[in-house]
Amino acid sequence: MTAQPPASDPVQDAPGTRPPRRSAAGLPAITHALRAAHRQMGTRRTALTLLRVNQHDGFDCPGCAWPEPGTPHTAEFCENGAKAIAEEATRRRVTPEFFAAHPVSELATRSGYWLGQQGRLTHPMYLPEGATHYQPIDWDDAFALIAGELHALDHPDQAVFYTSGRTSNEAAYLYQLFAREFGTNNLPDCSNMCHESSGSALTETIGVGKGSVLLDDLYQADLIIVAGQNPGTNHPRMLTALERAKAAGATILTINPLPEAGMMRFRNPQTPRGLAGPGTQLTDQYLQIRIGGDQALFRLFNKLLIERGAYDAAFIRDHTLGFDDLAAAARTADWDTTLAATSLTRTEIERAFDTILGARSTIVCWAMGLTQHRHAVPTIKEIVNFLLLRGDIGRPGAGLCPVRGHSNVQGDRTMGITERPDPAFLDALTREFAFTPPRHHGLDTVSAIRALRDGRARVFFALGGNFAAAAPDTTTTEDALRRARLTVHVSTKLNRSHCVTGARALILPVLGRTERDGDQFVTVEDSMGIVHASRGRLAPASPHLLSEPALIARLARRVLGPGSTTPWEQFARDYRTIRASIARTIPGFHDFETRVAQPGGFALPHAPRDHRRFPTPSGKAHFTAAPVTWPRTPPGRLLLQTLRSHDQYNTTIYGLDDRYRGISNGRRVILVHPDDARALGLNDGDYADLTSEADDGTERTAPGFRVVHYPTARGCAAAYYPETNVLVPLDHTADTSNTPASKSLVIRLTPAPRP
Ligand SMILES: Nc1nc2c(c(=O)[nH]1)N[C@H]1C(S)=C(S)[C@@H](COP(=O)(O)OP(=O)(O)OC[C@H]3O[C@@H](n4cnc5c(=O)[nH]c(N)nc54)[C@H](O)[C@@H]3O)O[C@H]1N2
Ligand SMILES: Nc1nc2c(c(=O)[nH]1)N[C@H]1C(S)=C(S)[C@@H](COP(=O)(O)OP(=O)(O)OC[C@H]3O[C@@H](n4cnc5c(=O)[nH]c(N)nc54)[C@H](O)[C@@H]3O)O[C@H]1N2
Ligand SMILES: [Mo]
Repeated sequence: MTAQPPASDPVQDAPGTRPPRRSAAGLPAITHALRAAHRQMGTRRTALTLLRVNQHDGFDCPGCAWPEPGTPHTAEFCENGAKAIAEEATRRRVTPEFFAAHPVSELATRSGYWLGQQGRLTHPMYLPEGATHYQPIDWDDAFALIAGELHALDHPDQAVFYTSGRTSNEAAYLYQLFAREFGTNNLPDCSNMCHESSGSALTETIGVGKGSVLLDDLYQADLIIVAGQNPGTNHPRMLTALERAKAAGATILTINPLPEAGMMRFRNPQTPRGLAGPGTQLTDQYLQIRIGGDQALFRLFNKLLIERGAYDAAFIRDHTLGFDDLAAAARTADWDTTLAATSLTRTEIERAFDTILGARSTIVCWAMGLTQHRHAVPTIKEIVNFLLLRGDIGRPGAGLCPVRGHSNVQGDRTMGITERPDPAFLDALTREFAFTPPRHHGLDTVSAIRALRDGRARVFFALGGNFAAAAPDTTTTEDALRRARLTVHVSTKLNRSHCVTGARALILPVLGRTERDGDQFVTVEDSMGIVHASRGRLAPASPHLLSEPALIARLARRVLGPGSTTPWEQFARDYRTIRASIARTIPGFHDFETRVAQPGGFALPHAPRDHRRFPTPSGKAHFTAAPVTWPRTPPGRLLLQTLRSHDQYNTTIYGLDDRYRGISNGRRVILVHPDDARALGLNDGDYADLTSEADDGTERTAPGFRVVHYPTARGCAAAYYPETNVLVPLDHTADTSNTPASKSLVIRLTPAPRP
């Protein structure tokens, strides 16, 4: 019934190309979704699973964090959601026999794609020091082993507890509680590599590190600006919302170095017009910006708004500080600088500005195209300036819309997964539980890698994710992990991080979102702050799996011993007791159990959105006036962004095609403007090695990429992550947020033979 995973590896990477698509979704998306689902799950399971996704009594899609509409469609999923589900609900299994047949040294030579295709992990596995193969281990022995290593540390800060954003609220809450009761705030997470820049910029300026719009606001907006985001691939259900917004009269402005098909034309597979007809043209004006030019562009918009007097003086007077500083800085913004930073024309910018002037309410949406740059935080602050000028925060149809990645990454932060906890939250933990949490800040992702590299951290524990592949500077990161005494991965699927081990290593397999967890359910928070329940229905992939909350509770009891008065056993037995503690310690969760039982869940409070109240120290929203910068490239170099193909979920590779961009059967491609490529002497189909040039003079090379002539902005290039993470220097991070600046790398291309 189920096709076998690919036997050969490295899978033949022989990229083919054809012109990029001009529209997204439509019938091909359904066909691809069902084909992927069928390959992994078979017919009956496909039907049962896909109909339960994002329904009120079903499970939350493990794909992206885009919110569910109030009344979900019967099939409220998208092609890439279906692939994410198929990847988890697959019938393939990675058993102890598999590990007996494949030494770790061999697994370490396999591609991430091959590893993921092997199926679901079924047993806890242990790699003893010096051993060649993982072997099965009992849960109790695994917990005893972790406890032994943790107790052997000189200080709790020598342990690192990483989290990836698929973890439920309940598991995340227990995990941070465990780490803090153990004695450390070393809680780095995928957010450090993702929307940290948004959180930093928003917390400082509006007092809340989250977006300020709800789904209904999109339908009421006059203007929606989508900058640095590719929703057709990464948030496909957002296209449905944009289509509806357009039908209600919204104009859409897209800012992106790449003309992404999904933003151009959307063929909604749930309407006849989308299935068979032409679909809807989404973007009204497309600004093909040079990578990293967004801060300069928005600064110019702000200058023009101020010059025209097109700002909301009453809002600015009553709710903000710092307008004069911004006005002074904006005065110095000039056209030449902006045109150089953006490579746009004056006519294009003027046309966009006319649209902006005419709009009564504006929403700005963004994702990794803005957050992963050196100057990401000032760029996002400039967008805050832009919306504050027009009073576009805290009223219908207007606001800030950072579109989150992992389905519960926002919830994990709300639950206290952060290396820099709010003192008020620690006070609440102290009142609820009988221990004193550490107050000093812990390690984020980049500083955790440094600590492991330098021997200051000795135990690495990951609740989900694929740290070795997702983190920057692959060689440095992998060497750092290998220096650990113990690496532990709580996972559903095999990945690279299981092959890059400390002296000893554990793989702890858990239930996924789609699976039944007794009669318990968990909760998640979407990108717009809506909290709702998620309940899996499928039989677990193996009888040996634990749920994440149960795993953490049992581990915590074993490590913390009988001296801990936290009710770990009760937490594991009944998640309602976890939610009761959450309700008492985290604002906005009162009557959690009752409110989450309502269909669709409930919205967390957001003072700027709900009351135009700004919980900054001054009680006002802050204009900021950072100097305008943008990434420069020496002659003969390109600015590389590392991004996602249509066939992947972060480090999970579903297949080797990137349909909308016209790439098939391969991932080692570099997209370059034809004129730039020719100037470098590279024809379409030639091969090149990519070498990044860091500020400190160090170089890193990724060999053997097929050059694809592609209509990206001049001077820019694009290639897929994680293959290109080896090029991202560990120290090349955004100011303030410390997020790896993986969207702006200076690279050179060296012609190479076809591999
Ligand atoms: N199917 C699928 N869904 C996903 C994911 C996945 O891998 N697969 N990942 C999830 C996660 S964790 C996240 S964070 C999100 C990521 O969602 P996205 O941010 O959409 O993901 P990227 O592929 O990194 O795309 C970045 C986009 O920004 C543009 N860009 C790059 N640099 C710049 C710039 O300087 N300025 C502007 N204006 N644009 C720029 C790129 O051309 C590209 O369109 O998606 C989530 N959803
Ligand atoms: N160069 C470059 N690097 C990047 C980015 C980029 O754009 N460019 N993007 C960054 C971003 S935005 C992010 S969010 C990070 C992603 O970093 P991570 O979140 O660490 O990586 P993922 O690939 O999402 O993790 C996939 C693994 O999660 C495990 N998993 C899946 N579901 C579950 C579950 O329910 N429970 C548990 N316990 N495990 C599960 C599976 O074993 C799977 O192999 O990567 C970052 N790295
Ligand atoms: Mo992300």
